[in-house]
Amino acid sequence: MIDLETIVGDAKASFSAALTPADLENAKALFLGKTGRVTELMKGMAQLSVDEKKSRGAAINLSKQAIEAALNDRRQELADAELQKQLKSEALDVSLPGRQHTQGGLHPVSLTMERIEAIFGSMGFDVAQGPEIETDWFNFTALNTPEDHPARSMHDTFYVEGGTESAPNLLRTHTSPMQIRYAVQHVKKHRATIDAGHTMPEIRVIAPGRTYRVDSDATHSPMFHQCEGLWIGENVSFKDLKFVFTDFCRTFFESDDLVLRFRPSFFPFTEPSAEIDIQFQTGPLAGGWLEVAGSGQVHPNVVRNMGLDPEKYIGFAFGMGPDRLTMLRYGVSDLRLFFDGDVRFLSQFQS
Ligand code: 2NM
Repeated sequence: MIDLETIVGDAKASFSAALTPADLENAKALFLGKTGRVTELMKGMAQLSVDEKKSRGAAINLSKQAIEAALNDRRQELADAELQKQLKSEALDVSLPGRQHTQGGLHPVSLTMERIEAIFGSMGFDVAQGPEIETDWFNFTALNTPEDHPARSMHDTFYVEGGTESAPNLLRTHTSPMQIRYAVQHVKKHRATIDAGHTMPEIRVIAPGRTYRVDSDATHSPMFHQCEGLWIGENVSFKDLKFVFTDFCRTFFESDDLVLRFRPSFFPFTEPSAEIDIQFQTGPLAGGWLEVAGSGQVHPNVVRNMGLDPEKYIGFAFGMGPDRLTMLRYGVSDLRLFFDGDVRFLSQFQS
């Protein structure tokens, strides 16, 4: 007769040896399965007498219960071990600092653009924005730039696909083409008034935006910003230019006694033309001059290209570099810092 205690002992040992739930179910089959050792013992009772069956059956049942108990214990152990393993591998270190969601801010050049727009806006100037890819006509020809002007050469201008062979499209080299677009629209809108000899509402607009030239060093970037201004009416003079631009500079630099100098210069689109300098008030360069803009009375050919009679309409235009103004206002010495996208630099301008 096979010793029941031996079978129970063997079952416990093989359950303990099972390291995975699958191993354990295989071990279970060896004892409790259809041909398992306990099942075979049950089958072997057939020849026994009724009394023997009673006592033997009870003993086998007890052993079977002991084996099932051991099986369930081991199942629980393996499930617990699996859970522990999973908890360990998926552990969260709640002591780690979370990712910071810091507030973004405007780029320093955008802050300057906003200041320029607000100041000229308060003087009644509209703000016009338009295409950065321009035609040869709007960027050069309409602005009275001769066919052989050096600015048209491949060395200064980025040419792009489109346009014609002799007048290819380009990345605008200044925002003045937008002034022409704005003026042409304005004139179209007021054509009837103009033709009837009545007074056209004045053109008063600034055109801020990105511009492009083949140039790259500490003070030049192939992409830079410009803001040009235009004021055209029946009686708009150089005196108005001097007043408007002086007022702008004093507001922009927050200095009521800032001194400006208008120095004769040349631009194809203005005649006469002037470079505008501001005077350093403090520091080692005090008394010295710094160029901040170009300006002039709009050339009659340009007025004509706007659709207006230059005998009747007259005005001024100016162009300045918001990148330069930003460098001056914040004391930044290398223009390229603005376009590197380094957050350590940019975050210093958050208000
Ligand atoms: C400058 C200097 C002088 C200018 C001229 C025009 C327009 F559209 F009226 F012809 N817009 N801007 C101008 C004049 C720009 O930048 C240095």
